[in-house]
Amino acid sequence: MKKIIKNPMLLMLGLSLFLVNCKDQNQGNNGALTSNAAERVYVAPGEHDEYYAFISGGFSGQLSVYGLPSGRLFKVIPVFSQDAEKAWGYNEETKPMLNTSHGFIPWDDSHHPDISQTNGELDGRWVFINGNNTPRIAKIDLSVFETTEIIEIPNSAGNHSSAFVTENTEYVVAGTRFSVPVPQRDMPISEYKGNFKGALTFISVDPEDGGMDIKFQLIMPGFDYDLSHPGRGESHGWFFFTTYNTEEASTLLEVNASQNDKDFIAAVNWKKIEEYVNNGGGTMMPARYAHNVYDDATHTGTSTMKEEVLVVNPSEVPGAVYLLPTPKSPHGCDVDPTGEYIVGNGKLSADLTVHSFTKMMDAIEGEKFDGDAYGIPILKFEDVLAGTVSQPGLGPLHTEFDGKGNAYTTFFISSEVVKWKLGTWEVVDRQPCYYSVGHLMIPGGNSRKPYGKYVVAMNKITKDRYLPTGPEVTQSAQLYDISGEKMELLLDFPTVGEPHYAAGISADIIKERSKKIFDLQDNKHKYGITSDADVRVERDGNEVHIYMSMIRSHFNPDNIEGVKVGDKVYFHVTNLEQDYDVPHGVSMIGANTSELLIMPGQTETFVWEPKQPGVWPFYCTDFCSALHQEMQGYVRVSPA
Ligand code: CUK
Ligand code: CUA
Repeated sequence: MKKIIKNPMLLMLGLSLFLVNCKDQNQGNNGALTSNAAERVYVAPGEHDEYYAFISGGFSGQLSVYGLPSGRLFKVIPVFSQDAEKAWGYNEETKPMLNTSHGFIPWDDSHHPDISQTNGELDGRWVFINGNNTPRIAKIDLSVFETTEIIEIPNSAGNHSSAFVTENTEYVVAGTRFSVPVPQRDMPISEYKGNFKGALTFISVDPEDGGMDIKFQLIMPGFDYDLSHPGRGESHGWFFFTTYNTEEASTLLEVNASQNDKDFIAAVNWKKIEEYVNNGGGTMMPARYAHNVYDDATHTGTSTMKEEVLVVNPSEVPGAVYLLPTPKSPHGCDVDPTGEYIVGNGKLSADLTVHSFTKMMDAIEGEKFDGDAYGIPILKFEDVLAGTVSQPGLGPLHTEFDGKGNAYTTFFISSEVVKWKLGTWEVVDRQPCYYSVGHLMIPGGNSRKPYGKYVVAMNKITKDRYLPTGPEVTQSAQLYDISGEKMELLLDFPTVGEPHYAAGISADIIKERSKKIFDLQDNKHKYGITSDADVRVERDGNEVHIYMSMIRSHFNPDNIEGVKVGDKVYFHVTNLEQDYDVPHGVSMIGANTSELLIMPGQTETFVWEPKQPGVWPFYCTDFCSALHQEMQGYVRVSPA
């Protein structure tokens, strides 16, 4: 298992052999467990978990909320997806949130959540997450656990090295995975080199209301930008990106993209570029992208199409970008809590490479460069290397930190988490994962102050760990206690969608911020009402607007006449409740793309276009009281 495998084909072979191995070894084996594991993850009925974990849903496009250490699922927050449970993407208020320059895209592939920070510590205000496929960054407001802003990223494709935030949430950063023609145009794919570019996007975040805006895009050489991480402490002001395909090959057949012995970590001094653009630097270029904002007061999303973006080339800002050679296709790019160490996990390398920020700065100062093959100064590997963790496992992917001088790295192929020491680079512990772990997450691990008590491993393959459910088994996460010398596996828990990455935070911070109701008197929805005195039906041409209220346990009005086939009927429904946790739902027979779930104090709208005369019922869809079943009504539809 510790053999150095240089050839990717051998790696794949190693992988398949390993999977066979672990299946045999571990079937029904929970020997890794300590005898009191159950007690240590048990949260008694009515008690609360110690941490929140926000785990990405991969191709479900969602973000799910779990408690740790119990692994209990509390909520699935729809982000880039339609979700009937929340009416997200089904009501008129949230449909605009899923708009893009390509139209309504109610799906995406979400990978990396990151929680907002103040002074390098998690503040629990927002969590940001990327949509990979149609490049987008979303912001979820953690006072309401709802997606409140989505910004599309132009000039980008496969928005993978995203969405990571700087120490004071100055920026949320999005890096393109694919380089593409910038600007997009019809051209031969074989002319990739020199024409395809990689856009690294810096989205500013308003410190007060969190409003996002693309500040600038750095237009980099045609590499693939895999993952990224902000500097912190000393290295605050810098951002680091792992790259592969530094050969700038258009095809990865015949393993073209893994020819180079070393790829790079790109170090970007965003403060310097910020200063440059604040002084009028950069060029506005045409670029279409949607910016969707959900307004708190009106509870309504609006989508605005933007037409240009500010771009900067590295050559315009000398001293802002450097390349740090890093062995073979580095995937994860992780900066330790002090900001000194930058860990590059080379997927096709047997060693872990750790760079030193201090050494990097010294080398830059001494102008010790190894040319500038891409028009960007390349530093010498030896000059920036802090240390190497020698052959710790196979297929290193991601590293997190416990804040006590230890790092934890996942190994996909050898399917394990390896604990090692920063500074001495010695491996001190390892634990198997079931199976083929991708990311791992220590609550607070992306900040200056990790909590350091648990690590969650997010696995790519589940196989025999749960009851079978046909050809596909649930995706899975595993919880380890890392408070002692040795990691201890405590719990397996199923996840929603593929858990690519997660962000964890102390429950106290979030509990304090979490909103209980929306004040009815503050409801500024265009079609909102504040009491039963305002309910009415208004006709405007072939549009019928029903201003309806709902409260336990009736709709008002509940008998509606005067509607005709060919009308467009708008139900504007206000939940008059002012109690915690009493939403009502409503939909209409035949209104298959419209549905509402309305929180106390909110208004939502759906549109119904009746096709047949008759008397059609509607009812409340969320069990709300003993008379929930009585919460119903009729609409009479007459011929046109
Ligand atoms: S990840 Cu997106 S391919 Cu290693 Cu962050 Cu799973
Ligand atoms: Cu209202 Cu059920």
